[in-house]
Amino acid sequence: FLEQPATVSVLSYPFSGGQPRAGVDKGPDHLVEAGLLKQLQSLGWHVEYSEGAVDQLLATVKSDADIGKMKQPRAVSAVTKQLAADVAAVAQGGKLPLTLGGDHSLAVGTVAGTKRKFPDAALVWVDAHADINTPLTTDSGNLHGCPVSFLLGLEGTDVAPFNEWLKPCLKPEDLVYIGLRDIDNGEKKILKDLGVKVFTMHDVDKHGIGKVMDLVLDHIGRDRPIHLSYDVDALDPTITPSTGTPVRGGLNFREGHYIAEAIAETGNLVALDVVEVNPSLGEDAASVAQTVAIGCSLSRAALGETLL
Ligand code: EXY
Ligand code: MN
Ligand code: MN
Ligand code: MN
Repeated sequence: FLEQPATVSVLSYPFSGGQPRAGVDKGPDHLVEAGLLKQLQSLGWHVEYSEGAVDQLLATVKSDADIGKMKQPRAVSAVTKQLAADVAAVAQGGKLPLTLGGDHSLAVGTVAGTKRKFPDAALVWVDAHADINTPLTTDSGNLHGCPVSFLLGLEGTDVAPFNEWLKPCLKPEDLVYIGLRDIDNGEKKILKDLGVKVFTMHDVDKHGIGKVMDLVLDHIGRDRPIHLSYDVDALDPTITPSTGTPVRGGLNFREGHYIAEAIAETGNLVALDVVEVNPSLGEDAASVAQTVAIGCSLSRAALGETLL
């Protein structure tokens, strides 16, 4: 689905407005300073880099009072609207957008952008969380817990400011989750009602990650564009400690990388998000460095790095 020579366009989006903890906006700079761009070049990719104009976009948001339960809705909408345009432009150019977050509310923009070029794209969502709360079901009001509901157009998501630019673009059968282990009750009902394919950590334990990825690809099909949205909190907090909503019992190092490798092997990856790296969290500098290094190694694995 990509033009040759294969080009990855790295989009830095230093945005934290989908959740309350400072520091996740520093994730992209840490990933780049750790050498991500050179690493991708070493894999044979032509690499472009740009920084989203997050500060300018936020300057257009004069005040951002809650709307219903939603916190910072104008900021999230303004940033994701521009990100959708950026991702769509990259995809239209035959290149692969790699969006570095920032919090996972950014996926409203990345997936909407991918879907403009590839309406048939499947979405593989790797996360401890389902991020499918709606503005009606959310307890926290944090929009990084809600992006999937907006993409699906669930009840309660046809609200300003999002409905000024965002149209539902995802069908439940387009979506597969891997790694879930902290799902709110309202989210459980949504997932069951919609019949979404979910591989929780229970399924990873039962089948092993190899079988799970076979089942993921059985479900979405092996000849379809794939958008991989990777929240580093899918991995166990012992592996990626510097993240805002850690949940014990996560993917181990190899399981996390195997997911990315198996997607890379399909040759069908058209967009990648790496989100929720928060360099301000974690016990010490080593925790931060480890989390950042894994953000880089997951990116490399998804873009074709092999062990042999
Ligand atoms: N389900 C909880 C909420 O809606 O607030 C927690 C969401 C955490 C979301 C992180 C990014 O994956
Ligand atoms: Mn997430
Ligand atoms: Mn998460
Ligand atoms: Mn919860």
